[in-house]
Amino acid sequence: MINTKKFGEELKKKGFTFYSGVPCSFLKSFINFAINECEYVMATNEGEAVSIAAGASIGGKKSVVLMQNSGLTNACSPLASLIYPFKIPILGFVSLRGEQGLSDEPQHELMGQITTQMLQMMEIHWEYLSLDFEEALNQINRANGYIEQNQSYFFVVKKGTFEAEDLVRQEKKQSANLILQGKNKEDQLPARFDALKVINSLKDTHTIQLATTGKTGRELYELEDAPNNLYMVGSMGCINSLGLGLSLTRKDRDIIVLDGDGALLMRMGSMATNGTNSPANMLHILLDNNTHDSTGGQNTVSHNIDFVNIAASCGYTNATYIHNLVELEEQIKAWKQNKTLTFLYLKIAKGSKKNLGRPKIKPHEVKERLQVFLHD
Ligand SMILES: Cc1ncc(C[n+]2csc(CCOP(=O)(O)OP(=O)(O)O)c2C)c(N)n1
Repeated sequence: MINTKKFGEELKKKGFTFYSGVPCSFLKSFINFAINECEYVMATNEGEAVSIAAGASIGGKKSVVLMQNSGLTNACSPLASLIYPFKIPILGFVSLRGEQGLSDEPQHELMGQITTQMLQMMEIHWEYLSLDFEEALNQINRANGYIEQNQSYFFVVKKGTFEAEDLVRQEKKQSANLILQGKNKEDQLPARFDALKVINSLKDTHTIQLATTGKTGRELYELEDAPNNLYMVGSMGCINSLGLGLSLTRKDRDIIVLDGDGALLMRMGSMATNGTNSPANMLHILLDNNTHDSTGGQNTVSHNIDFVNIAASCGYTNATYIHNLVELEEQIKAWKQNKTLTFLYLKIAKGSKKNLGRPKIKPHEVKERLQVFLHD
């Protein structure tokens, strides 16, 4: 077995201090170490954990994700279409429930057989974590080499790998909603492009704009391709978790997340994580057109959802319904004056700019450019 604390300390020496994940009993002791000794963000699902870790990585921290192999399936979208195209290095630990030859619950049987194949198929370098401490240290060095080359590296962790480590420092983060402003007049229903124009016109040298998958990113790119923009491709629903990881690691910057209703609904658990962690430098703007506009305008189910109340109950300090572009401008300016985790909701018109192009710059170039911007 590996001495969990010593192993974690070795990782810490290499700079791995930021963790996110969803628990597994095989990883219990290592997660306890991360909660006790490092920055650990408890995610609501494993894809969210990967996205949070990705945001932290962009922000300059070596980051780690922890998950059960049954949660690897939840993480496939950001593993395949976020960290791969953007070349974001993540160190992963995936438990191996359902290991062949060991008796385990029926739900782990198939996952036990396909865990390593799944990593392989997603072109993630991996190896089994050794139960021998000295060998495990060599493995950390090897993994770190890959991470420093912008490549992710995963360890598959068998039963009984980590020695017991107690949970000693678990705080219950309490975040309160202080401002809740619902709908009180007619909606102007501006075009998304016009809303983006307002948002973009207010950015300064501290602002990072993260745009959700599809036409939001494409319209922002068309408006202005700037080094402080990131256009999500694929991995729908992951942008606000990426924003959380970035906000937590770069408190010196203002992180503006531009979300879509379909995307937010896809991974709405992330709002609970955002509210709990409550980064004051994060402004989450939802542009709700009630449709999957990017894929042909099919209805989402957002017309039944009160996102402002959901944000408030998740612990966003400020959750405000915006009716028009004037209010949008006022609210962004107000947030800049008095930063708290804020959710702004704006209903927009369906449809998008005609003849909309796509970013010509590759995702990993967008990330590298953003990192240079963050460094300056
Ligand atoms: C995981 C995943 N599922 C589906 C898609 C395909 N897809 C791309 S954008 C989009 C619609 C997004 O809807 P919304 O967030 O409301 O934004 P809008 O298109 O209306 O701007 C879909 C379904 C994807 N990229 N990723």
